[in-house]
This record gives sequence, structure tokens and C-alpha cells, in this order.
Amino acid sequence: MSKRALITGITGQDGSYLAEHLLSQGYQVWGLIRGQANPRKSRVSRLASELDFIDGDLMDQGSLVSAVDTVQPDEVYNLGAISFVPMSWQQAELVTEVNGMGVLRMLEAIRMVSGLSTSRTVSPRGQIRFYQASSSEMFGKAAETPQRETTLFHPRSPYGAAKAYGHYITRNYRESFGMYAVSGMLFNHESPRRGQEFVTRKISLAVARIKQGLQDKLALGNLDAVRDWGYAGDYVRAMHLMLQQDAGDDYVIGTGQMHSVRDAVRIAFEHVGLNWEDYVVIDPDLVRPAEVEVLCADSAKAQDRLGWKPDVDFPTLMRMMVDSDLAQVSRENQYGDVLLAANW
Ligand code: NDP
Ligand code: GDR
Repeated sequence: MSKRALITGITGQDGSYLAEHLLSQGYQVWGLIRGQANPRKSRVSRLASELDFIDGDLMDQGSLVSAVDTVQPDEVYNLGAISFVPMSWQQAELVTEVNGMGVLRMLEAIRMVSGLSTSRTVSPRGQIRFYQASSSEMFGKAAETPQRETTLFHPRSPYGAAKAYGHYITRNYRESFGMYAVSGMLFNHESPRRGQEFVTRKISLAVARIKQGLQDKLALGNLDAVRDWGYAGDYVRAMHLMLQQDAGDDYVIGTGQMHSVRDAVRIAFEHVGLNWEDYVVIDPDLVRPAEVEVLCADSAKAQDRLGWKPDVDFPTLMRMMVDSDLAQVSRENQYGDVLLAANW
């Protein structure tokens, strides 16, 4: 019998890669879709013949209970979130509801459908396994670099604070009810499917447009921010591995390599034979109210216990994204069409 997985955030970057990975492993996959005629559903239409969709929203407890009850999954991957950090200063309450309370709602849905009592713990055997998409943003202004599972949290945005709540409540359900509940503390991961608001994709798309004469300048905020950027296709393998162990746990996932936004810009422009300093301008409005300056992962635990390691390094990733956007922009030119959701 093939395993059954339910994925929230199926229309996002990670949801699409994870769905592909699980389908390749012989899983039956359901994606939770929110809203009326969600336009982003078309992003996974390529997989539509193999995927099933079920309506639901992390803001709506009943819909989650109904989704879990209908699908009867072996594994639930909670990737749904408002994931753009600056949005969390503009709509702090909404982001907290979706990214924080949404985790609790999904855990409660699993608890109720599994018939777990609130007054006793049970053996994790035979239970629905739960993956929570935790984030390196929880570390924020961390007191140590690199960051590992035991590093203290110091979130710098409402997004990071909400993710910290999601992280702790996941651990709490593991400890309270014996649930197989995992937190993947993932560092930034990118791909040609990355949303255009995130810095790597903003850069790769701008480089492609500048190269083809469609754009003059690229406005950015803090060029000194340092991140540990990996490839999303590598990271979804880690998510799956985390749910195949004897018990749930927390794992840091990253490459252990640090690069600045300036490095990202340089690599991308160099790839098309241009000098970034001729094109990049600084827009102070893009600098965040509280910045996370440096993040770098110590993934020794995941490497040791899961046997996980990334295959794609950051320069290769940036060049992959530029190549993909060059192809997209040239299609856009050819057909006079705006292929905003392309590369999927
Ligand atoms: P995306 O922004 O690409 O996707 C977010 C997904 O969440 C979309 O499918 C969106 O669906 C869904 N969503 C938003 N609001 C709700 C809601 N109320 N109910 C149900 N679903 C909702 O994010 P990524 O794929 O990059 O990231 C996946 C997860 O991993 C997120 O939780 C993110 O915070 C976390 N994360 C990401 C990292 C990264 O570097 N990519 C690193 C660490 C953590 P819709 O189409 O309906 O808007
Ligand atoms: P981040 O990713 O906030 O780390 O969150 P993002 O790509 O938005 O920013 C990375 C760094 O680049 C700096 N920066 C800019 N960022 C954007 N978006 N646009 C700009 O013009 C710009 N200029 C400089 C930022 O200040 C920041 O330091 C991502 C998301 O996927 C989260 O959901 C996830 O949890 C974390 O990664 C880990």
C-alpha cells in the first residue's frame, strides 16, 4: 500500500518540489488549496493528473479537521505560511494567525482525527506524522554562528516570532501527546520557482531583463546581509527523511556556506558578462526595520542522523536561476506575454 501525504502550501516553491519528490517515492499526494479559484493552483497543474487537491485554510480549524479526516494521511507536511518577512511588519496579526496559530490548528486537527486524548500520552506508532516548516528566521540576531538546534532564538520580525511559536507548539505536542511531530529548521532555500519578491529571484530576473534590454537598474536594500542559501530541491529530501526516523525531532538544514547579497549580485551579473556596479542602486525603503545580519547553518545532526547533505552550491544555484530567467524573459519577449508564474 502506498503512503498518503497531505501538503499545505502546495502552490508554493517547496510544495511543488516536495510533491514531485513524494510522487517519485510512490506516495499518493493531496495538496491543501485555499480560497475561491486560487490562481496559483495552475502552478502545480503539471502534476494535476497525479495530485489530488482538497480545500482548506490554516485560518479555519474546521476545514483542517475535514481535510485530515478525508485524506487519512500517513504524513502531513505543513508548508503553508505567509513567507515574505517584510509583509509581517505590515500585517503582523495576520502573519501570526497563519504562521503561528495555523500550526496549532493543524496539530489539533491531527490530534482530533487520531482520537488522541488530551489527558494522556500514547505511543507514536501508527500515528499521523507531522512536519512543521520552521525557519532560520527564529534565530534572528543569534548569539552564536553557525546556528544549530540548541542555539537560542532571537527573532527579529513578527514572521520570526510566529515561526518560533509554531516551532515550540510542535515540540510541545510531541512531548505532551507522544505525537510524531518534527520541526525542520530550514535556512534560506531558493530555485527557479522562488517567488519574485525574494532577493535571489529578484536578482536573477533583473539580470535576465537587463541582459535583454528590458530593464536599466536593479534597486536593492541591504547588500551586506549574509545568508546560508541552498537549493529547494535538496531541502525537500530532508523534509521527507525527517518523517522516516524512529521518532520525531528537530533538525537544522543548511549548507554551512555564507554569502552576502552583494556576492549574489556579483555572481549573477558576472554570469551574463556584466558588471553589477553599473546597474545596482540602493533604495533605503527596502532596508528592514530590524535586519537579520548573518545566518549560517550547522547541519551536523541532520548529516549524521538523516544522512542528508546538499548537492547544489550557491554559485551553481544563482547561475541556474539566471539561466532559467533568461529563457523565461526571452519567451516573454517572443510572445509579448507576461509569464509571471513561469519556470514551474
Ligand atoms: P511560498 O511563499 O512559496 O509558499 C507559501 C504557501 O503557503 C503557498 O502555497 C500559499 O498558498 C500557502 N498559504 C498562505 N497562506 C495560507 C493559509 N492561510 N492557509 C493555507 N495555505 C496558505 O513559501 P516556500 O515554499 O518558500 O516556503 C514553504 C514554507 O517553508 C513556509 O512555511 C515558509 O515560511 C517556510 N520556510 C521557507 C524557507 C525558504 O527559504 N523558502 C526557509 C525556512 C522556512 P496560496 O497559493 O493560497 O497563497
Ligand atoms: P529572508 O529572504 O527574509 O531571509 O526570508 P529574502 O530573500 O527576502 O531576504 C534575504 C536578505 O536580503 C536582503 N535584501 C533584500 N531582500 C529582498 N527581498 N528584496 C530586496 O530588494 C533586498 N535587498 C536586500 C534582506 O534584507 C535580507 O537580509 C526567507 C523567506 O523564505 C522566509 O520565509 C524564510 O523563513 C527565510 O528565508 C529563512
